[in-house]
Amino acid sequence: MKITGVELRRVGLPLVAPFETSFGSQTDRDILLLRVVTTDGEGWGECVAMSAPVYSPEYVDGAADVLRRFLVPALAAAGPVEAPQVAQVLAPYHGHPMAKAALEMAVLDAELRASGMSFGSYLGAVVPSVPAGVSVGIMRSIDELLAAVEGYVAEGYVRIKLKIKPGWDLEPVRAVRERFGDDLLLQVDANTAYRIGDARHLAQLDPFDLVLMEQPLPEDDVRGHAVLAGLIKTPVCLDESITSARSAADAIALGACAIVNIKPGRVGGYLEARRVHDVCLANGIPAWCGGMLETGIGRAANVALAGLPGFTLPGDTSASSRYYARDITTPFVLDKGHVAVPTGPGLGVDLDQEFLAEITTATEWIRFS
Ligand code: NPQ
Ligand code: MG
Repeated sequence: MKITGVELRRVGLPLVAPFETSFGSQTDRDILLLRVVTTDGEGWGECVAMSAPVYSPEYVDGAADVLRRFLVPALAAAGPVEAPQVAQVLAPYHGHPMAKAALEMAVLDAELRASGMSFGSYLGAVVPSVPAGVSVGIMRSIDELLAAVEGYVAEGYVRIKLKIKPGWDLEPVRAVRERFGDDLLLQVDANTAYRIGDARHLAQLDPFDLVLMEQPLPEDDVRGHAVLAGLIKTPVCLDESITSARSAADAIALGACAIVNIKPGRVGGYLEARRVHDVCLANGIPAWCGGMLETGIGRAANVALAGLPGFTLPGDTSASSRYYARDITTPFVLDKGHVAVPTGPGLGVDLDQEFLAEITTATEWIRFS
């Protein structure tokens, strides 16, 4: 298989409702898609970087820039490579895991489509479908939050994650716990909004029997998370801090997390994500698959990854309709609280070319010579 070129394609998609987190409110998604064209067909990748560097240092214009200036040319210069070598070829360039992940993903999709194997079977998925959790944003009022959670519970979501920040933590958690009862799987995500001095405040969440508290402290405060874990009963889960299989092994060894959120974009690709999974499984640490408001392209790969045996907690693998009125692929739907792992070649989803053309804001072709 020879790559003949890579297309960078920007698309704009409105969210069904604003999504507010401790780092801001999003109303639209500005997404960079990659299409790798080869002598044996094409493959797609989705870059999960946001428009602004508020979740991690990456942002979509920066990802496009590093891809066009460095990453795609490095791949072109490397000659014929298979997906497992892509990360090695890109390794001289530091950082930019989301840009790298998108490129590796597109190459992997092209290879798998050409060979007729699905992402799920390639990665090692062992189940036909995965349980779906949902991430619920910060709202203007408790009533609005309860109505949103009620809707998701009625749809069948098996786990609710509440976004929290200082000033929106104890009351929303108490209200949701009281309204929906002790059996609801409930967890919180602070996206780094607290400091270790908030430990006694965060301990006030102990009585609510949360599944986990995700990334309360800054991403580089791994020791702080270990200290916090000794001061609260809620299991600490890391998201932003986990940037590789090595950092996962370190965080686990330091006692900084009892649970890990795995996001392929954050760790540089689906193959590194599988290694993070392997580290978690070997250490008896429950893992779950995070989400970055992916379209059907990224969602397909996430759902396949979430089918691996170490993903023992429901992930943010929601249905397409959680975020988008219309997806760019056949939508992912909830069936008894589960989302099906695609079985077709590669990502196993078909693109809605007409809709894709409608929402495309820019395209750029990088030819391999
Ligand atoms: C998290 N995701 O686990 C993230 C963060 C996040 C599903 O909660 C636009 C693009 C808005 C990516 C908001 C979920 C986003 C985004 C939040 C990612 O921390
Ligand atoms: Mg998170």
